[in-house]
Amino acid sequence: MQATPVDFAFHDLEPGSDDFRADVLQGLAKPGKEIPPKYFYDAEGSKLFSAICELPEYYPTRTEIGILAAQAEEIARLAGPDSLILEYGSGSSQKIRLLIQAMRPCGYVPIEICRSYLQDAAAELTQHFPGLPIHAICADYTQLRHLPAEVKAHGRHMLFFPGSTIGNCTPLQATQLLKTAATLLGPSGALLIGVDLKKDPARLNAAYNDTQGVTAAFNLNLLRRINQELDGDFDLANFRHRAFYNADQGRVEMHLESLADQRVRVADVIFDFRRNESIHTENSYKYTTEEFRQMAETAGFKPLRVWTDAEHLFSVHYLQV
Ligand code: AVJ
Repeated sequence: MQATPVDFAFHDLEPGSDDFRADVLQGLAKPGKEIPPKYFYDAEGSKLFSAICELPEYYPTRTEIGILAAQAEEIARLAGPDSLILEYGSGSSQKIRLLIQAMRPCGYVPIEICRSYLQDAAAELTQHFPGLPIHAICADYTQLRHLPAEVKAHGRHMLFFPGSTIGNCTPLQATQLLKTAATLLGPSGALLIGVDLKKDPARLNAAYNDTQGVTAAFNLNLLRRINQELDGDFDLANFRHRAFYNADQGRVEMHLESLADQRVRVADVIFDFRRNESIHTENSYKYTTEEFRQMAETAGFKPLRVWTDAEHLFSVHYLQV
């Protein structure tokens, strides 16, 4: 048997473990029931999300990859030689591989809260790019304001934040997160960020209501996870996935809607649901290129470039601190 190579530095900043139980009990006790979307991503949820990314209706992933592939040389030129790539999260290795191939950075710094996802991502990239210095940082990026000294010393920093993950934040939270990113990067830093665009609501509704029901399974998996990890007794057949574009708020909302008046227990707490009452499980904000630029400027960035695809479905912004 071969030992797994661990040719990367691991900086454990010991992020406080998410309190799934407290957040669920608190969220379900609210008059408008809600659970934060970060809890979708257990092992099963992450698998389902990967399947979502392959769906014909779910355009963001393949569109962003297309934009990155088309602009990789330009991105490398803007970032300049001796760049260090930082990444919020450690998601799709396809996107980061593309950037590393084009940029030949002096190092790669994934910042990810989940230890095992971080280990796996760093190990995989080490295999693929032997000799590329990798500094894996286990931390909650919403809280991270300073890099370890040995990371900070290297190169010009370009933070990659793909996937329109920022869409899960409200505009206020997003501005806050961008400010945190600007602080982390310092005065010579840059941000390469993927942002889903406002578009025909029919296209958005289709992307979150796929015909194969993968998004529904992803949403309902949250209830299965609560049953399993928090000793809940949700009957998954008594809830349905609901997703729609809310034009007033500029966001897609996902909900789990109760199909009946019912009583559910989680841990030792009882929650009553009326028929049609829902648990709000996700917001996915959409921005025009101009809206996002303005928000980034408010957070202290100078917008340098924005690229989109021919159908104007998705945007990738390059911003400087
Ligand atoms: C990972 C938050 C960008 O909002 O499109 C996909 C998550 N939810 N389908 C998104 C998601 C339902 C995704 N983000």
